[in-house]
Amino acid sequence: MLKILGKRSSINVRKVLWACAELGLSHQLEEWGSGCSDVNTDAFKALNPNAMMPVLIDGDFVLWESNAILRYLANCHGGSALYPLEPRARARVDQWLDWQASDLNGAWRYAFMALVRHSPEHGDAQQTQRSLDAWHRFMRVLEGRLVDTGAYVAGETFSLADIAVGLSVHRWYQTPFEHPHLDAVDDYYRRIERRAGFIAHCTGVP
Ligand SMILES: N[C@@H](CCC(=O)N[C@@H](CS)C(=O)NCC(=O)O)C(=O)O
Repeated sequence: MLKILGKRSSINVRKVLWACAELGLSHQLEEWGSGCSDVNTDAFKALNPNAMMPVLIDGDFVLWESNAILRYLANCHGGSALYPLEPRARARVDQWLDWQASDLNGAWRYAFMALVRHSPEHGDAQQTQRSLDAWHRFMRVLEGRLVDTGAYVAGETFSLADIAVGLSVHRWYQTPFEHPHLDAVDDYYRRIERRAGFIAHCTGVP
């Protein structure tokens, strides 16, 4: 049985739980992170030296980095609908997965920590505004893409990229600030939040 180490409220753990639901994979979640078992221990760092979750354990194989875990699960469990085999279609999914992990996530992190988590280390109003400005800029890129596809980020069908980007979009709507109108993103979010895996694992505590 697959074992996932991490906390249910973590966006990166949610990706993996949602992917398991899309692929019909049973798994066991072991709770790690603040308020649960401490990731800053030698035992956890032997699994992931970054002291971060999620970690996937599949028999004697240990893997960290959420988007790598998504790809692994799809590759191992017949997930070609989520992660196509055809090189260009696959590259398009990879493009949006990498964009989410680097540009999009990097933009919203400070604002989310300040406005939702109320983190004392994220109390600088100017940095919050800079983070919001960058977040808006990338969300407009997403809006343009969704206008083009009329459906999902990599094209007409739901893919791994929608798990990662969809969770970032969820954060966008959960963070309290004046949201600019992005009609295609609104429609996308309505499509995403109807999925059983999202409902099961991605709602509740932001
Ligand atoms: N790039 C990593 C980032 C992982 C990450 O930032 N994990 C956070 C939770 S979302 C974490 O483990 N934080 C430490 C903690 O909460 O104790 C991934 O995508 O897996």
